[in-house]
Amino acid sequence: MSQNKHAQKSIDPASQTMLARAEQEGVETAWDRLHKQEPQCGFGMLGLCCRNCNMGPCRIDPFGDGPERGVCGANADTIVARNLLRAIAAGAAAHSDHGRDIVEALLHAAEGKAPDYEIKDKEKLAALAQELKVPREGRSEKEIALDVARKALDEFGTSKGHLELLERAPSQRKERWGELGITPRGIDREIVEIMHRTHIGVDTDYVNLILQGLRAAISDGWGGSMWATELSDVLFGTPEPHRGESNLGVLKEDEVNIIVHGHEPTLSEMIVLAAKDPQLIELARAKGAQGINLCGMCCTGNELLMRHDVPIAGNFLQQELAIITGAVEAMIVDVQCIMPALTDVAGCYHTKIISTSPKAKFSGAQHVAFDEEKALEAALEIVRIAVENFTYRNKDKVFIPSDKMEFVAGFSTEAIISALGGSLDPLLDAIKEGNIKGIAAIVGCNNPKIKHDYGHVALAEELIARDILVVETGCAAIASAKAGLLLPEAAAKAGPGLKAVCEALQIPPVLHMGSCVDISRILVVAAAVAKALDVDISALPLAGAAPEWMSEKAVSIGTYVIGSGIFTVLGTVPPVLGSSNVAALLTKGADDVIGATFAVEEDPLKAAALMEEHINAKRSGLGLP
Ligand code: BF8
Repeated sequence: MSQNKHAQKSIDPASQTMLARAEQEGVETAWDRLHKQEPQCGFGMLGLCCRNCNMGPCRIDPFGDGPERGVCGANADTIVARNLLRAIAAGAAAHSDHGRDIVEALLHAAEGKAPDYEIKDKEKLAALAQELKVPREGRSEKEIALDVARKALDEFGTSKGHLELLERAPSQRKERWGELGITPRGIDREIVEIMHRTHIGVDTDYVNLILQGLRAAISDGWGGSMWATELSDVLFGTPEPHRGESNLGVLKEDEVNIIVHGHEPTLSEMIVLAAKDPQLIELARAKGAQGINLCGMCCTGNELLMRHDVPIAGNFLQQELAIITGAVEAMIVDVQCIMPALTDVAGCYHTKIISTSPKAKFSGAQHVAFDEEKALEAALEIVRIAVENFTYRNKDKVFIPSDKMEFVAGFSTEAIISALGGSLDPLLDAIKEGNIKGIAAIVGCNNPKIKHDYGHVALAEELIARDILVVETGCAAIASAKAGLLLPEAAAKAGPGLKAVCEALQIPPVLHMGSCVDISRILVVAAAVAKALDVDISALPLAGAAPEWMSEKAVSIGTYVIGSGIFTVLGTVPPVLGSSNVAALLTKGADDVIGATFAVEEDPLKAAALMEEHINAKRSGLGLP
């Protein structure tokens, strides 16, 4: 089977194999649909199309030959800024609504309404209680958990005027937010205010608009996402390093294959329990399978591999390819990053797509409501549906690529500190001495506009070769897992300084820190390092990158990362080039305002050079060699 032309689409051998298989089977994938969309709309790409009222849709001519204003009079600056803000609002809403669901799971567990959930990390609950000033003396764990959950829930619509976890940021950063008037007041409030301010006839000043975008995004990073991470750790355990396997080769020809795909560990944790149910394993055997093989995909996969021995089948662009193996009995989905095309692809095979969230139904999918009150019961029913579907697998259609790769994941902030011997000092010393020049975070999605996984893997390899420690989350981390960069042995690819540090600590040069909401873990580490040095985060030798980003969540992430003072390189161009003022503010002017900027660089090798240049400049600023 010729894979050469598919090597243009992905660097991942399993994906190349499955793309060839898709072609042979006549199954359409995201790459085919992108091709059919080309050339994509120029107004849309530049951010110059406004559909915010029904006098429109309006578009601004980027060449100055046509209209310079919409019907209401909005110009390119206003339209581009408003569109950007609405993307931030959607992204912050997605992360934060996920966060709210985790908070409610803890609340209901503490109230006794969600009996299948328990508090796994009691130490983390105690630490959070102390941070939130929840009394602990003489109180039961459930009483403490109830207060912690109520305080967390209050953050979404708090009237106290600022978010609680912002206290984790260094004082210099908090002061800057205060001076700019962008300290988030409540998670939901900032998102609502974006929707208000981008309505016809409200805010037109692009600078004022972008400041609100920063405020909403900060409420995601230091609010909704951070709560999702903290309370997922409380409920399901704080991750610790362990080995696992990645890529489509984790699917098994002789077992019932179930893939959990989406984002919320409240569902996937119950599926983990259900897949171990002896009666269901017995049923699988009765159907002719050797057992039940549970695998993850995208961020739910990341949540699982951080805490369990559950392999990950792939990242965003592999969701269709997994079904094309013909070996997946069920793909169980909840919310976010689930392609509507899945039901079409599944229609070519025996695979059942099982939706579970009232927020996300898919035409053609089977819906099994996942109810916290009867979580395990629902999970057992879902796994049963998958097991029974094994009967309908067509063995002639099964085609599983052999590619799989081991990884070490589970680097929560706590695990990193533990790997360093109990404090961040060894990391600080390595940075001060120059063995590690700095830290780079690579995060975000896949996007068929970029060769699948190339943006992530080439950037990570280039950075570690330059003695820059890489931390990752999301689909970026899955790309590195598949490429073998999450193994301690990958230190051989690092520069001499980083290699020595990795070998001494027995850690990989690329650390998997979790799902996309777990970028909050990176903020916590950055804040702790800044506090230890008594500087703002913007003074640290840190850089961020989203080489293959596509989602609105990624827009919110990028915005809160620069809002936290960390320079960020994007690998795909955001739709802002229709306004030279907005583009200049984000890539230049923001440095004076917030202490960090965006850059756009599609070539990962050039992106690495930009990031190293930035890190070296920050080292000089701190007086480091
Ligand atoms: O939330 S990295 S494609 S799975 S948006 Fe989605 Fe992007 Fe993957 Fe995770 Ni994050």
